[in-house]
Amino acid sequence: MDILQVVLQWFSTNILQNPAFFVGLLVLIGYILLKKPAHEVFAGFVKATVGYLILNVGAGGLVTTFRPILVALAKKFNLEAAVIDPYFGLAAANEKLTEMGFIDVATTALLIGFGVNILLVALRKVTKVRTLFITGHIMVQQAATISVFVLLLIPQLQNATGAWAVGIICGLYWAVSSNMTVEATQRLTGGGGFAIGHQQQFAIWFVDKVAPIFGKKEENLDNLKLPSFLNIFHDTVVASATLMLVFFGGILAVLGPEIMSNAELIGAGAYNPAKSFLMYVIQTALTFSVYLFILMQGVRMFVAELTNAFQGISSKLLPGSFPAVDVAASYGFGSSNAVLSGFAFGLIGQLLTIALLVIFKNPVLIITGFVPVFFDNAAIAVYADKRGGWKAAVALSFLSGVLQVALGAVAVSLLGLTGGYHGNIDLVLPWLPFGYAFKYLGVVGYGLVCLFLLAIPQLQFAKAKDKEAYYRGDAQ
Ligand code: ASC
Repeated sequence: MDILQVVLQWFSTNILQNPAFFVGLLVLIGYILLKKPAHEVFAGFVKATVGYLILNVGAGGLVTTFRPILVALAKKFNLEAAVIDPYFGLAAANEKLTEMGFIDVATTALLIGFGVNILLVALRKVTKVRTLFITGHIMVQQAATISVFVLLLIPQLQNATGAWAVGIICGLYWAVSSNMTVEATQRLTGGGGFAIGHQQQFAIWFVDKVAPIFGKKEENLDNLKLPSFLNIFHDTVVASATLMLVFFGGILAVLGPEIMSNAELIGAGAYNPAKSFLMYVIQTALTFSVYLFILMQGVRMFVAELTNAFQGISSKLLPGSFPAVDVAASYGFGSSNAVLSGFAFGLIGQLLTIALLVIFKNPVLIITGFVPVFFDNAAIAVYADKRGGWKAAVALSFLSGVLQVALGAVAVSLLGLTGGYHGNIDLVLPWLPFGYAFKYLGVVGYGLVCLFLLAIPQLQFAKAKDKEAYYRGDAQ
């Protein structure tokens, strides 16, 4: 038993929580199952792992460069508020769990949840679940936040069964929510063979359903007729650099050289006063395009390998399964500027809602965190644009920005967190209603949420006219 525990712990820490190696391992196994020659197995492993590490460089660069700037803005105006960002959320959740004496629950729940997901896919004829959530760093964040939801709001579970209760509901959420993205993602990617396992799966499902109401898919961002000089903005590098020059240029000008040279606050990207502040502002804004470019490059590399290799796993090991990966994998498949539009309109939605919180003196104030406002809303625009054109992309990413802030503030008070909340759109919808079910119905509420989650793939399957197509992932 002890040996098993040590092995599981090692696997969790070094592979499961490190998606680059997890994806590499899956590619390795997939190609072995496909009986590829050893050198191709090796090459596939390297390309997938390196591709994911490149994605990490891009995503990490965006996060570490632009998150402190938003935080500095709050400091400048003396705002004491919760930052809606999963890394701040993780810290706040861990603080709460430590206070409650349950800090170890999240890591145990992570393994239990992953096991539950595998089981649900293995039993797919019964459960109708097709997707395996493999984005480990996201699972770590969510396991912590969900531990607070379950243990804080259902005091009866504050005992040895707590980790199981958290693990089971995490596994259900991972399996079911990613399963909801299969059709939308297959449509977006032209049968790419993967689903999304990140922090906005319910939103992707919803957007894919409602986007056609807003407009025609032909009127997408790529087809938008721009006056000829504006055509330069169809290029992501030009568009992102220009948008960020205006946006972060404005913010950095407000913040000024003094705050920006505070290395403790700003970190590695702090301003060196020996140099020109204007050039610093331009370089910081253009750095956004650099990291976005890197991120997309890494995604392309690992998605290509994973899509091929997973056929081995989905034909032999876990029949009919799809890998559910980082949402950034979807970005390359939409209109070239959907990612930026989503970010821009999501941000406008967030800032307007924050202004309303200030005006109406809401007891909880929220500060924009970079991860939800960029990664969620970018994805929402990509999927919405694909199905309902630019109007859907604009309206739905704006709406998501509003909900992230407004419901984020509700979640902060429900959970009594300090400093931050997870903030991604799934962590308010559906998780906020789940939280209220826990709070008012206790264990019964927990059971109802589990049943609700189990029912979703059944409904998806029942609705699919062609049952074979459901398993292939291209049911309409
Ligand atoms: C998140 C998170 C990240 C990014 C990254 C996007 O939610 O925690 O680090 O999004 O996964 O590629």
